[in-house]
Amino acid sequence: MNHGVSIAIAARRTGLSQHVIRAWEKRYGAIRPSRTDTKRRLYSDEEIERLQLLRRATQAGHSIGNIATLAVDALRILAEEKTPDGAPMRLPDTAETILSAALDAVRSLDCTALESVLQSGVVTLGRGLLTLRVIVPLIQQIGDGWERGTLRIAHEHCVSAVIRTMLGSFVHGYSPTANAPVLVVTTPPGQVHELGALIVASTATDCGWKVVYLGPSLPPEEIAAVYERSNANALALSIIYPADDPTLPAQLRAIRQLLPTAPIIAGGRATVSYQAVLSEVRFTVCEDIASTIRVLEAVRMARIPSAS
Ligand code: B12
Repeated sequence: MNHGVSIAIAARRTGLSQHVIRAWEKRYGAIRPSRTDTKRRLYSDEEIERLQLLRRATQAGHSIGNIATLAVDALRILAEEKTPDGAPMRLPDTAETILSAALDAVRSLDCTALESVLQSGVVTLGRGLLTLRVIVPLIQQIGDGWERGTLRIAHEHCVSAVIRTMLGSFVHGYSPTANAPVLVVTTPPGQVHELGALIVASTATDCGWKVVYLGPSLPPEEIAAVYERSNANALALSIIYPADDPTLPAQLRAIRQLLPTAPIIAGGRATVSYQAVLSEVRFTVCEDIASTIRVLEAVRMARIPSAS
């Protein structure tokens, strides 16, 4: 039995013309509809969702050539960006509900409940949206509560431990294709906050990258050695705290000297304090997950096939 709907219905449900749907398939490999015995295309619910997300992301200014093959998790993030005509973003209520259940679990120091709230969130929202709409705000609210003294260190440790394990499983539970571009992810020496690096690592796997995740606080020589050894295409560094480390500029310069031509991406709340040196060493700074996806796509598109 055949499953799926015809191209006419797919066009109606996505708001795309049949011509565009066919072009996105043939030219960019954006979807792979199955065929009836008489070779007519059939579109599954997953493909319809993919087309809807691609339409929305292209309306928000992304080029179809750059995003056609992204996983649905990454597309959902791009599709949430504001479109030029100011159309309202799709903010799933479920994300709010999951976030508030997660905060309740943290307040009562119930790490097991937090874990199961987030696990059910993966099912309803997918990894990308769960990270964007639940994990990042959760981390920020815990940090704020901690600063104000309404939450204890134990609350923060409960969140960090659960999120660390979850993001780690996103990164390691993914099998990239054989020719996937390689991203090395770590933090420079003295930067022990690790969750930003894990967020980037998980986002990159959703964008089809093979991630070599090295954990936090690694010396420049070690970073460069792994970069060369893994034949990497880009390096991502997270910079969160401290924001006033006098030794960090020299470490960043050393990394650039060891990897003079590597695309290097930096992010995290403290990057703003190191703006001058980051621009001197030509690191691309990303402020959020959507801009990280955009930069990773740009690097991937610019990739020169390795001459082996
Ligand atoms: C978890 C946590 C810890 C954990 C870290 C555990 C771990 N394994 O990582 C522990 C308990 C170890 C810790 C320790 C400390 N912490 Co702390 N910590 C946090 C917390 C809650 C989350 C940090 C985090 O991971 N944020 C990362 C992400 C979610 O946020 P982001 O930086 O905005 O990044 C976004 C983007 O930039 C992007 N991104 C991030 N990195 C990258 C990288 C790339 C390449 C790209 C493309 C994008 C990208 O992703 C994010 C999502 O959009 C924050 C609160 C907060 N609001 O951040 C405090 C916070 C960072 N900590 C703080 C402090 C003060 C400390 C301590 C000094 C506390 C103490 N007295 O001991 C120590 C310092 C430890 C040290 N030696 O440096 C302060 C820093 C204040 C400041 N002046 O900057 C904060 C802000 C809390 C607060 N509000 O006061 N901390």
